[in-house]
Amino acid sequence: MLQKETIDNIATALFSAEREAFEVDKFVDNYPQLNADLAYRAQERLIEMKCEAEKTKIAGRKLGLTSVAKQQMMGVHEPVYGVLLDSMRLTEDTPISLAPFIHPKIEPEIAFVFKRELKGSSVSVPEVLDATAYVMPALEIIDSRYRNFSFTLPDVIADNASSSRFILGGPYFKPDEADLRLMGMVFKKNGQVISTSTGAAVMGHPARAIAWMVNKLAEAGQSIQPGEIVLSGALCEATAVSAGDLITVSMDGLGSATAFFTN
Ligand code: OOG
Ligand code: MG
Repeated sequence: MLQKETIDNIATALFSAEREAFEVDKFVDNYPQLNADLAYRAQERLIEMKCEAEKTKIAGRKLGLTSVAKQQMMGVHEPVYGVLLDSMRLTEDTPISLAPFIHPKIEPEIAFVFKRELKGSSVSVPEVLDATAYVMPALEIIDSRYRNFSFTLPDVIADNASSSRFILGGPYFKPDEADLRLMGMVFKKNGQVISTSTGAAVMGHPARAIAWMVNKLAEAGQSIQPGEIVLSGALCEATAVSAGDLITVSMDGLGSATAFFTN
């Protein structure tokens, strides 16, 4: 099959699965030619379709599978990245209805907001921090469009790295006001601790995950834009959510983020 047709078919199937909240089977079995490069093109197509349908625009980027905990949980041993849209952003003070989701999970992340463009093929951790305006705790709702969250690397790339919604917590700190590497994190559901971790769980330092992505983006002539938000990837396993769940993440010296779910 022609490459363009493959890309369109995959993007259209994922777009409909999200809109109508149903699961699809992973694509690699039917499209053996699907590799990471083609999958990023399908992701771009999917984002174009979503921007048009939701009348929204790009808010930033997200990384996924940047911690050993997440890689082992999902059986995919390389990081991936996707796009965040304005339509995916939720706030802490509004209960989140579970109605639009397929099988949502939530996970704690460190978010970065950029004050200038970050571009290049050999960007380092200090350069990432230098271009960062603020860092803050965040929660990401992931909702893979694949049956039982079962996917390979190209599948999850095409599916915009399972992204669904995100919530920024606070307060906002400058990147040199917290130790993003040694910073401890406590993740709770309904008052019970379900995981603990540290910033270093994300590739040794969350800014390293962002450097990795920027260096990859450069291959496609892309970059992080001023004002964009980047989620650096979950620090521990994601947890499933049900109506009535109150989820919080607290980060040492960095504040917290909260989400409450309803039917
Ligand atoms: C893939 C997305 C992973 C993260 O932070 O590791 C991700 C998945 O687990 O479905 O967003
Ligand atoms: Mg994530």
